[in-house]
Formats: sequence, C-alpha cells, structure tokens
Amino acid sequence: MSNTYKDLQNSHPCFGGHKNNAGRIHLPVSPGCNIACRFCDRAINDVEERPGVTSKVLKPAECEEILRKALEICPDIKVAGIAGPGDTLASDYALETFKIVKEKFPHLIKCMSTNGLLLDERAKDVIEVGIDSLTVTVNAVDPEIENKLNAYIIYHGEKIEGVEGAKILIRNQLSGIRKIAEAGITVKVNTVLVPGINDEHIEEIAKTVKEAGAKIYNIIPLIPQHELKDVPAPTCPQIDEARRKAEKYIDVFRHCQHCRADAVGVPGKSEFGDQIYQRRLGIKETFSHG
Ligand code: CLF
Ligand code: SF4
Repeated sequence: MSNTYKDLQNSHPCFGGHKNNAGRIHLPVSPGCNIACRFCDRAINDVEERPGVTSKVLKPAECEEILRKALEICPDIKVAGIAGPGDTLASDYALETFKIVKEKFPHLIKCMSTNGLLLDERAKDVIEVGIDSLTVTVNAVDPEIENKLNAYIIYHGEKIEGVEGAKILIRNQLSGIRKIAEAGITVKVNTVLVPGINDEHIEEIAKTVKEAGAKIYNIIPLIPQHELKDVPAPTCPQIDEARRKAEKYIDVFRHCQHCRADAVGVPGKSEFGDQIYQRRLGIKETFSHG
C-alpha cells in the first residue's frame, strides 16, 4: 500500500514534509528524453543516449551502494526520487531502480517524476512497482499553448511536431494521471510558468489536473534558456499571482527548491551531492522535473 497524501504531508519534502526536515535523494538514472521542451537545454537530455551522456548518469545496479552511503551521511533522507536528467519513462532504468529500492530499502518513499508522454501506457508498471508519489509536468492543457512550449514528441519511434504532438502529450498526461490517482497514488503536477505563454492559462491547468485526480500543484518559474532564452523569468509577484489563481482549485506547494536531478539532502537546507556522487551531472542550471 503506498503512502497516502496525509502520510506524505509529514514525511515528503515536496508534499508538506519540509516542515519536518524531511530529505530526499535523487538518483539520476534516466538519460534520454522523448519530448522537446523549448526551454530545455537538451545537450544533456537528448533522446539519443550518447556515450558522453550515459556515462554521467547512474546505473540502477549502482544505486544500492549510493543509497547506503547517503543514508549514513544524511539520515533525514526519507525519499528516493528519480527526476531525470531525462524522462523517467523514456527508458526502463527508473522502474528497475525502484524495484531495487523497494526490495532493499522498503522504508523509503518512492517518488517518480515524468513528463507524462508514456504515463498512460506505463501506468500499470508504475503502480506495480509501488510508487508512493508521482509528479507529472503539465505546462498546458491547450495544444496551441503547449505547442509554444514544446517543439515535438518522439512517440513510438515517430517524431510528431507542433499541435499534433501537443495533443497526444496532453491526452496521455491526463489519462495517465487519472489511472495513477485511481490506484490511490498521490499525484503532484508541476507547471513551468512562462510569462506571456501560459501565465493566463494556470487556472485552466489547475482545474483540469485536479479533476483528473492530482492532489497538489507546484509552479516552477522558467529559467530562460534554449529557445526561450529571451523570455524574462517570472517575477515574484507574477509567481504569487499564479499560485493564488491555482489555489482556487487545488493545494499549492510553495517550497520548491528547483532541485538538480542529482540533488541529495534536505531541500533548501543541506546538500550532500558532491560527497555522494563522484561524478556530478554536467549541468549548471537546468530544468528539474521534481
Ligand atoms: Fe524529488 Fe520531485 Fe520527488 Fe521532490 S524534488 S522527484 S517531488 S523528491 Fe521537490 Fe525539488 Fe521542487 Fe522537485 S523541491 S524540484 S518539487
Ligand atoms: Fe525532456 Fe524535461 Fe527537457 Fe522537457 S525539460 S525536454 S521533459 S528533459
């Protein structure tokens, strides 16, 4: 039985447990990605798993030792999360890793984050592996808006661009959220707030994902880079306004720390990544799937 939303509010740093000093470790086992967010520097998140990229990510078999070391250094860690650096369902490494976590560290909360393109078809696997909390990044529920945020998807080996790709992405995200929520798993939705593109669309997203079964919503400010490098990052008042709008429909999480895919510790308080991972991911500031 997975942790309930109420359990997570006490023990998961991204669902309210930050007040109890709960920590998390991110296991960066997922290399490639299957969509093309226009704000994502895909040098490290490319669909093809180039040697230079995969050599930097962790292998599922390496995770047991990493987790033992991390728990020794930071006993506050309550959550084993996988949030990239690519998409957790674009390869099977995340699910393989969660199987290991479940067997060797049954007390840890298993937290997975995905763009949701494959969530509908992989929902059964996600449920079977016993994920406790799932985050889906939904940046729009209108394909015309999503098209301004995402260039294409790679779906069953086919590249589908523009509005067509956006329609499939949104459909799969929402039906995936429904299946996961119906199984009793707590779902959080992240939205990257992009001024001038989806800032007027936040209410619609919040309402739609709540109806699909999401429990909590997190607004992540855009880090301007790649194709959207000239769009200004949202200001604090803009972020506050977006949160106020979303809150009419769904609980809002306000303590997000924009974590790296290889972050370790209590978000915003401690960071042990350098001690745990000999090779850090070659990323500066990149989008986090948290
Ligand atoms: Fe990691 Fe994300 Fe799980 Fe948290 S992060 S996979 S839900 S354990 Fe948390 Fe970090 Fe914000 Fe993410 S503070 S970026 S929301
Ligand atoms: Fe993929 Fe995430 Fe980059 Fe989007 S932001 S292209 S989902 S790695």
